Amino acid sequence: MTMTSEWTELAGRTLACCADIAACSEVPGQITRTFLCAPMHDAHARLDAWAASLGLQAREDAAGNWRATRRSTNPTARTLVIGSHLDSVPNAGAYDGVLGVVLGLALLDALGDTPLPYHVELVGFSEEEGVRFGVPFIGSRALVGTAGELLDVADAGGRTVAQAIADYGLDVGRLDEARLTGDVLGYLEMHIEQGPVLEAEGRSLGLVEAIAGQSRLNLTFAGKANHAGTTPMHLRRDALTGASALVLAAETLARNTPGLVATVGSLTPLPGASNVIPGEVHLTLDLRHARDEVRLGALDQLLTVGDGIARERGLTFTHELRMEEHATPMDPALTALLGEAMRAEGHPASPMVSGAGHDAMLVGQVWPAAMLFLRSPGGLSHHPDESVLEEDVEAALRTSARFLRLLAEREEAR
Ligand code: HGY
Ligand code: MN
Ligand code: MN
Repeated sequence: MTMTSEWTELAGRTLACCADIAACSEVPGQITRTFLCAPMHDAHARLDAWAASLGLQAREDAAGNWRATRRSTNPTARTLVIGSHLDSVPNAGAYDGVLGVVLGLALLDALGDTPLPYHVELVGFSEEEGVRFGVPFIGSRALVGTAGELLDVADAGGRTVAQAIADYGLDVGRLDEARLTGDVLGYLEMHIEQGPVLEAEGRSLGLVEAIAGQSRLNLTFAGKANHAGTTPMHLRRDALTGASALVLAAETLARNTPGLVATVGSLTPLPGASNVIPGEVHLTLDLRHARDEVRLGALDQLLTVGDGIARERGLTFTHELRMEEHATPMDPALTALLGEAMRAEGHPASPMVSGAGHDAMLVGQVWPAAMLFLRSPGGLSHHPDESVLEEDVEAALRTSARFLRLLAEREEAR
């Protein structure tokens, strides 16, 4: 049985390991770690060290996922997967994704030699954010065996996913071996909430009942570049003012639709000179809602608005769907067990919806999935000031350890 001080010590080690991994970045002075970038090797090395001290054999699969397996004494046992992602958005915080992987290691550390009637597969997914290739979940797709269809997707520099895998030193021919086979009993992902709810309610932990669906698109408005000084306003076909009308229309629609969020995270006017009317604008649109019909209705509405703006302003408007994930409910039975563990540890287990996407929405389409949220101070994430409280890390460790025990009792009773 882990004593109180050991939980505190493990929580401290968890945060220290996250800080070590935060230093593994493509950009000095900030945290940026995209799919299969060189610093990902260093991040894996930090995890290898802790895993080795637990007698776990860590490895990288052909999709660059970090993997470590704790085998049950029962060779025919099922497998519990515990994981999250190790890639980041640009100029990120230190905990989005990483915390869930390190918590898995700390949990196995707390377990010591305690036998479990199930194997535990720890996974640090290589790509969840979709930053480099515009398509997220490459790592978790490899785990469930659907990454093959992404191999020809190219990044801004024209390198494909397959080439990125080879550049990193992996054998894309072994991608199929990344697929987790055998009898998987479920997936647990621990993750910072990345929003304001738990902090507002003064709670350490949250129980996720569903993950909002999301649509991510690339949009383009095209007009005519021309001289900023000689072109009268009524003769312009300004792609940027057209795009701006759609950006504000998206914000207005989301503000007037309960539960809908709409974000234009990137907007690039071309040619991008102060004395040239933008002839072309590329922008992204990210739409999310807990109910698919609301999200899809909003998307149709905004694409219609975009067509109308183009007609009125003499522009063309095109769009490309880069990614669509439907709203994903967490597994009721596994989530109920996690809620029981939360309550046993003194935490309310009222369910909440995740506005952020997670690997659990991909893995949860194949195996039963459950998610535990940790409070996000300031509700801040995808930002260098993202943080987590040590007391909440300790609460997550105690709760997930109890969850593992409850799961063991359930497995033994099968
Ligand atoms: O964008 C998201 O929802 C997640 O952080 N990948
Ligand atoms: Mn994220
Ligand atoms: Mn994340």
